[in-house]
Amino acid sequence: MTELERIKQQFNTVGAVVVPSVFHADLIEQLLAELEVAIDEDHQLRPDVFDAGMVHNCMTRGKNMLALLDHSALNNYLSELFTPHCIVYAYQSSSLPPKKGNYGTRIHVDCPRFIPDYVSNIGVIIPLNDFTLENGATFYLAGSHRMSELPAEQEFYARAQRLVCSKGDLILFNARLVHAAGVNNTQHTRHALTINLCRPYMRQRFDFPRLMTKQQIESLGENGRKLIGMNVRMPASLDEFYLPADQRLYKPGQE
Ligand SMILES: O=C(O)CCC(=O)C(=O)O
Repeated sequence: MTELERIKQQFNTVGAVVVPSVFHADLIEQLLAELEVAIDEDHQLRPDVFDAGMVHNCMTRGKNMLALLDHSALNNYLSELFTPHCIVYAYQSSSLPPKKGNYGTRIHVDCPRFIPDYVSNIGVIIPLNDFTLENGATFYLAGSHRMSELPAEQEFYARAQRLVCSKGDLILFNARLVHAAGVNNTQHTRHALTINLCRPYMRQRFDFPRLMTKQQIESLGENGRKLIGMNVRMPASLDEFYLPADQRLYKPGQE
């Protein structure tokens, strides 16, 4: 069995897999620095929102967080485990401050629909610090992506495992996997980027092609543009509807 086959098998059976050492240490440092600036800015602007501390639309908050959408290994795993046509549903962060949990510290799934034997969304977590038992490594229930309902809290914590891993690793999970961020019992904030991807025919949480600047979009390569939804835009006029095939806003052949 190849390493990729093993990863696929674990993704399908367990519902989550950690791929070690996908991101270079320098990149992780830069992502962390950008995220910390974004958290401080948001804290000034919107200190009282229900998910305070979570940065939304990270691709608009730093050039490395933007360029991450073109990362080749990330894109390859998304193609292999999900679909080459997937798009970003949401790109945000998950930080656990010292002695605290966060909005993700509740037992939850990242996709409300249960469709047996069908993956509609995939979750990505990019740890920017090591995930340890002490700093709140994510709890997950192996195989729970096959469950239509959330388990009771007691059952979840009795059987849950932890996503203990290192910064630079890549966590991929079926978005129906039941999971919960832990509580950080250390003195240092634990940061991560989280990306939820959906099928190309589904709606994104934000209208990224409209929300992003022209400059941000033009800095992206083919993969990044596809991920933000540039290949699934709706025509807003008959002129756009009748554009030649190579200029169409909603590219054909995407399942
Ligand atoms: O930060 C974590 O450990 C988990 C994040 C989470 O629950 C989520 O992204 O849905």
